[in-house]
Amino acid sequence: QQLDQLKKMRNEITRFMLKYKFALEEMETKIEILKEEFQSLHDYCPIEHTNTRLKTPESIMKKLIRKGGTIAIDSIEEYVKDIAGLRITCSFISDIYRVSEILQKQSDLKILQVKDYIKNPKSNGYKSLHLLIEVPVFLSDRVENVCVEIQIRTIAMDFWASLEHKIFYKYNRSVPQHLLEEIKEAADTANALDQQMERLMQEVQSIKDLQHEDTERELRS
Ligand code: 0O2
Repeated sequence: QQLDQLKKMRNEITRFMLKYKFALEEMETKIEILKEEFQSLHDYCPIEHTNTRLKTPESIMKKLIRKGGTIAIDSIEEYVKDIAGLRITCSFISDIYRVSEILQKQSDLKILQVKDYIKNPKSNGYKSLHLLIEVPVFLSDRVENVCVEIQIRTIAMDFWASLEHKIFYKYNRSVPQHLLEEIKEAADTANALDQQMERLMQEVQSIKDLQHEDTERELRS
């Protein structure tokens, strides 16, 4: 009987993790479609690259305990919303909102929450747009609505966040004040770079638009 119980539990855990894997695969396909369509039709792609990750059981448990949940599958679903994570790295800040809008309009996705850490950065300087969405996953005997956390950021935001994550994020002792100030300074530098590239891109775009208008006028006359 104990063996049966163990088998049942193993199947439950396998099914539980599989649905997150499938949800990520669906989201990756959606992003691939967008990338190819953008590249073919607009000759421009706002997405630089993507990464996916499934939280490890250890990391799920740590977050569950930190959030005060009980050790049960229902409790995991309630407290840990980022078991499946998709990170989309965009070229420019405006691209982040463009990609987010496109995803928010897809009728099979349900938007549960939007956290804009670009307009409201964390005190350490962390910037990203987070979308918590629900993706329907069609299994053999049912449909599961699976939660996926999407983080959308620029290359500069990603550069800062990846290195900050390595240096500090899970550092469980208090970080000296001067280091906190320096990491915030680095975030400001990354932000200045993003603003500068955005401005350059927009300036070049308006020159291109003017040239395009001139050519059209010449063709008409
Ligand atoms: P990991 O290792 O990336 O998976 P929480 O803040 O975690 O209690 P919530 O609502 O999940 O609750 O937080 P939030 O802020 O919406 O998003 C959490 C995720 O965003 C983190 O996941 C990180 O990936 C990223 N993140 C948030 N703040 C920072 C930050 O200050 N620096 C960096 N580098 N990343 C950040 P995990 O699970 O915490 O970590």
